[in-house]
Amino acid sequence: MRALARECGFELAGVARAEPSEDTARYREWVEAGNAGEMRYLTDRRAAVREDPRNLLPSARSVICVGKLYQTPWPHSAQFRDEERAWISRYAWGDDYHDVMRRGLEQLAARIGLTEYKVCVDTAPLLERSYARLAGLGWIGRNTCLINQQGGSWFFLGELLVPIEIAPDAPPADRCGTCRRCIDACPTAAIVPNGAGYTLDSPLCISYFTIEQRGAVPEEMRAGIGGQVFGCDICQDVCPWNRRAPATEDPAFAPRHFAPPLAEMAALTESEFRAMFHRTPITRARYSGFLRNVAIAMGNRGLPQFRAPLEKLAASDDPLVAEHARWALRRCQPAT
Ligand code: B12
Ligand code: SF4
Ligand code: SF4
Repeated sequence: MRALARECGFELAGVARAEPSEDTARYREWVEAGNAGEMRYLTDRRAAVREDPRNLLPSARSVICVGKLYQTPWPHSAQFRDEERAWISRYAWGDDYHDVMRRGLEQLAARIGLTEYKVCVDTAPLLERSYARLAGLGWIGRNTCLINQQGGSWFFLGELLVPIEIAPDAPPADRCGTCRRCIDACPTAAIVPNGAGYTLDSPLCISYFTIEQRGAVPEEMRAGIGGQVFGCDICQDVCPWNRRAPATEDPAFAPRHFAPPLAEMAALTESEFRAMFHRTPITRARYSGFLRNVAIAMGNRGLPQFRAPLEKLAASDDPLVAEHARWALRRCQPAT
């Protein structure tokens, strides 16, 4: 099965039992503590569906978990210094991973000869990292990402729920040790203590602000966002397990627009935005949210050449964009 998964483009594969994960209680506590913020898909009736994979496929006996590497040999945000350019999180540089993963999983199902199965990639109410850990793909790091000892954490996860019994794999040991680099590097202190371990307080995470949050970004959080306009890679960039992470050979994840200039992003019309980021994860932020993020990044850079594009955004009909642009203008040096 692992060999077949590799032929279908997945570097990691393993099996967990299709039964409730012991992490369900952890999930409930996380939601009750308000860590899901406004992500209603985590707190509504789908929260209970997450408790058992058989809620998604009643006949499921096993969860085949796969991981696909998206690391590319391009700079990391921690090394990137061009103040005029926007940082887009590396997971969003190429084709939308939902499509790529789904295609590979459908292919895997066909190769195994399955007629009854369910494909899950990100959007299904399933605790993907929990099952990936149980299937031996890696441990859950303090940054809350699934980390593989040889491959690091630049992996997308996906699952095939199947009605056949397959001997499950065993979860690997936690190898974070005494390290706390991700906790110290997070600009918004979003990795917070949780009992003896750590968890993510989403309403403090840059990835949440720039992708999931629909309205205004709280003013006190804007400075920490730096030049990031979609997602955040910092807690993975600093992780020692990613130092020797291999790069994918799949051209799907090569950057379409590596670190595009902020001023050009601020000038995009809605149709240009759609065309530029068609079938990439970036469309999730929507045009309005993306311009809001670009305005925050320009304000954080404070360069005088951003005044003119920000003045245009400040005159936008969209009150969200206009307010963030006015905030950014107050932080920009005067034009010379
Ligand atoms: C909501 C969500 C977010 C939210 C909240 C993130 C979070 N940490 O919960 C936001 C928008 C912030 C986000 C950001 C990102 N996300 Co996201 N996200 C999801 C989503 C849809 C649900 C996650 C969830 O249920 N969160 C609730 C918490 C409680 O669950 P959890 O963190 O997974 O923790 C569970 C287990 O890991 C376990 N657990 C946690 N800690 C520990 C510790 C120990 C010791 C043990 C035993 C177990 C354990 O128990 C928890 C409860 O079951 C998943 C897809 C999915 N369906 O699972 C993708 C997913 C987690 N995201 C992913 C990615 C790539 C990202 C980003 C890297 C994107 C980016 N560059 O901006 C960042 C990473 C930020 C971070 N440090 O987590 C990948 C992660 C791949 C990986 N290698 O881990 C996933 C799996 C999508 C996918 N299919 O590939 N994401
Ligand atoms: S993704 Fe960025 S903001 Fe979120 S926890 Fe990691 S370093 Fe902090
Ligand atoms: S940076 Fe250190 S503590 Fe954080 S996930 Fe990586 S190994 Fe674990």
